[in-house]
Amino acid sequence: MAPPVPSAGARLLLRRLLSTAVEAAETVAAPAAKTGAKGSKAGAKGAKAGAKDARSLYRRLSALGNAGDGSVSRVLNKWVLEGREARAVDLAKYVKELRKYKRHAQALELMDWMVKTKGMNMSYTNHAIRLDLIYKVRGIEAAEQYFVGLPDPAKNHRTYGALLNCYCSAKMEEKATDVYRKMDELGISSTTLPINNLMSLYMKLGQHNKVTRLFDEMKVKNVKPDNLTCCILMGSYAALNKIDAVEDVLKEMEEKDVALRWSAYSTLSSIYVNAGLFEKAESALKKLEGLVEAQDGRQPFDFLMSLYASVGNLSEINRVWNVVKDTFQKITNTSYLGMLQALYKLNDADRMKQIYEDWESNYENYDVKLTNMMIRAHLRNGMTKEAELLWEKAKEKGVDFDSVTCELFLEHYMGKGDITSALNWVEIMTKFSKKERKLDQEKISKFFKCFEEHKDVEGVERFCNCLRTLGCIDGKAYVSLLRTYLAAGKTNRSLRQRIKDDNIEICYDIGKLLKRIGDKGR
Ligand SMILES: *[C@@H]1O[C@H](CO)[C@@H](O)[C@H](O)[C@H]1NC(C)=O
Ligand SMILES: *[C@@H]1O[C@H](CO)[C@@H](O)[C@H](O)[C@H]1NC(C)=O
Ligand SMILES: *[C@@H]1O[C@H](CO)[C@@H](O)[C@H](O)[C@H]1NC(C)=O
Ligand SMILES: *[C@@H]1O[C@H](CO)[C@@H](O)[C@H](O)[C@H]1NC(C)=O
Ligand SMILES: CC(=O)N[C@H]1CO[C@H](CO)[C@@H](O)[C@@H]1O
Repeated sequence: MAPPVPSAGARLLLRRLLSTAVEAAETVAAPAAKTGAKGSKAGAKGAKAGAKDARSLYRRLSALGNAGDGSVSRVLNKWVLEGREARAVDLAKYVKELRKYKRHAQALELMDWMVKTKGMNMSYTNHAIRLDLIYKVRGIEAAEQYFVGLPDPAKNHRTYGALLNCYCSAKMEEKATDVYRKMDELGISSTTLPINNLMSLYMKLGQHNKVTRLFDEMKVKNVKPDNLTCCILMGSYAALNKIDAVEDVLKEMEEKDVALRWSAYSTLSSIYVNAGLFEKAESALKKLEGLVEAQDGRQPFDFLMSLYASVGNLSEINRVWNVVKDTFQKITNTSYLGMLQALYKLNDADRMKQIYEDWESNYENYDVKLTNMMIRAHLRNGMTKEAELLWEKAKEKGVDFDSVTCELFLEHYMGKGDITSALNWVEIMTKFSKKERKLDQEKISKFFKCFEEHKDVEGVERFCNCLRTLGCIDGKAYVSLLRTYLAAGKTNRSLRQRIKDDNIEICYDIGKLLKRIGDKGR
């Protein structure tokens, strides 16, 4: 049976879940010290003078931004030259911070510096972290080599676990299973983390039966599942269209006293949504909301809004939005966007306008995604003027638009057959980088057909200029250009030269057309 097509919400959730699996793996690989801003603040409070210096070392590292290779070593060498101390414990903390902000190359450089320049010893945990960084920065082969080169005592559950995590992230099933088997032989596989990792790999690969088999193995090994195990299992049973089994998993987890978090119920709810079981979805959402704790932040509310939109309950969306407004001092653009998307789904344009205006008077950083969402709504409702006005207003503010804006207007005008307006948007689109430009062959043909029908020589010339800028002018485009000239009964002396300048061969068709529009071929 074909798995149900996941809704946008469910896909988002799945992606988040899988990335959580990987993050969880990394968290365990990291030292047991407390994570987050709280921890470092507490550390700063109890600081001595030396530690104060150390903080300013982190500030220097932090200020590097996205600086490339060698930048971290330069900062550290300069620091040491100034006669200051670089303590291993501090450096290890900075590695952690850099990883948190996904500055993996810099984190790795810092670790390499610790080892090579300072001859610092590596704990097993640090080996696991370094392995993970090497994978992220230099790839799987480099990570494998690093593992092979480790001294035997360092090949323990942490480093094996980190290697397994690399293979799972790289979706290398065979190698992952090999490592897992090896861990089995060594008697270090009987923990939740490696099994969760392997499960999420199988889930990503769509091998849902293997996921459930691993769960059986978990029971045999007497390993306690956690909320993540629960989410992965439910996802796999849902993909197998076994809703009853999904409910059984949840019951089993509750019986085993697994501390289920809100994410388990948002997974459950999106599974019900996909299965069209809206009432059950809503009751799962009630459970979800009951489990939200302060430390969970805004994310559960974003899911609540999105899922209530999926079940079509507008009053609940508005209620949750008010909870968000009451709970958090600041509303992020992500929350605003989530609210707009939810309202878009339910086609409540008036409420969208209210929310958008609320954001407009409160934002710190302009986020074009929100304006795009509003433009999308206006265009869908045929309110072209309002949409254009929004874009004009934003342009006056000096906002950088993205290719999505262009695409929205382009699609809209082409759909209406308003080629003149569509052409304006193609011209705007040429300002974006190549990979963002969306002009497929079908659209291109439609443009040419229209110009020829309307004998629109000026339009076709403008369009060909865009194609040239976009790097997709070809013989076919010139054939269309010439056919438009022919239809209009016009000619242009520079045509033959331009075709040559564009390195396009004057093929039979082009030659014939050139002759017919009166080009003498000189
Ligand atoms: C580093 O490890 C080596 C070998 O295990 C040991 O002999 C040495 O004392 C350690 N050095 C420090 C500073 O811990
Ligand atoms: C929305 O949810 C509320 C609370 O669960 C419920 O009372 C209401 O009937 C629902 N409305 C719709 C349209 O489903
Ligand atoms: C909010 O918008 C700014 C500007 O586009 C962006 O840099 C930032 O990542 C956005 N924040 C969130 C949470 O999406
Ligand atoms: C011929 O084409 C060029 C380039 O588009 C244009 O600048 C020029 O005005 C055209 N000449 C005539 C006579 O249409
Ligand atoms: C996906 C998810 O919610 N994972 C959580 C499972 O529980 C642990 C410990 O309670 C959390 O740290 C995870 O974030």
